[in-house]
Amino acid sequence: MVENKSKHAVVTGASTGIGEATVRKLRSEGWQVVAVARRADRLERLAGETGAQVFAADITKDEDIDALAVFVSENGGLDTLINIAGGARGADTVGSANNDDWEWMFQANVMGTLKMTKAFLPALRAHGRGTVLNLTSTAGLVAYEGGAGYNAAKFAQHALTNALRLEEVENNLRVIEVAPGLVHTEEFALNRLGGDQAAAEKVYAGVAEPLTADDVAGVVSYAVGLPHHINLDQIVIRPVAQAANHKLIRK
Ligand code: 8X3
Repeated sequence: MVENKSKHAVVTGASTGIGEATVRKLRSEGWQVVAVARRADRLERLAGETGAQVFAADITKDEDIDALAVFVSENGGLDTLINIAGGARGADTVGSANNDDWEWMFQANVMGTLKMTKAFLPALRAHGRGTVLNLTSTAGLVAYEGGAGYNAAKFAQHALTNALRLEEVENNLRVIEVAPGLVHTEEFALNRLGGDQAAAEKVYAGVAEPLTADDVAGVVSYAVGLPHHINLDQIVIRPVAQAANHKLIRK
């Protein structure tokens, strides 16, 4: 049932976690992939292992995105844009929020998705069967204490995704949102908690089976691999142990 008629994807956030796993998964399914991230050394390793094309870029910087758009158009173009770059910084309450953390989260999650989408919309429209998949979060669906900055950024990315779907339907653009809950990756909690490894491990402590990056990558690749007339508008994916953000079972 799953078919890969569309086969040229650009994937951001590709140096680690869900982005990296998505590149591996798509490559294993025969997609041509341009993997994008800031860290060139990690991208080169990924290129060697998967055969993906790679492009080192900061998706919050206009000049980097301009150069990426030229690279993509000269290397086969794209029909599928997968915005995975983003993340959380800090777990402060609103009252003690760190402005720099908030600024970073808005840049990485919201402005990065916006700029990438704007840059590639002309090519996606011209293709005629384009897809944009945005990786948001369950943090973009329900707010929680200590999450406000990340919640606000992910709510905004969620809103952008919904508006885009409405605006681009006349161009036959498919717009998919994948919103994961607790995913145990190498860097997400570590980045959020300022590099404190012990605190990061506590996020997943006692949870029987948190999601893995591969779990989410499998769902992403399924969604973009479906025939183009099927749009999974919004996919919420959580580990069974997390019935809701506030209800996480730890043993
Ligand atoms: C991460 C999910 O549960 O930390 O996107 O908000 S959570």
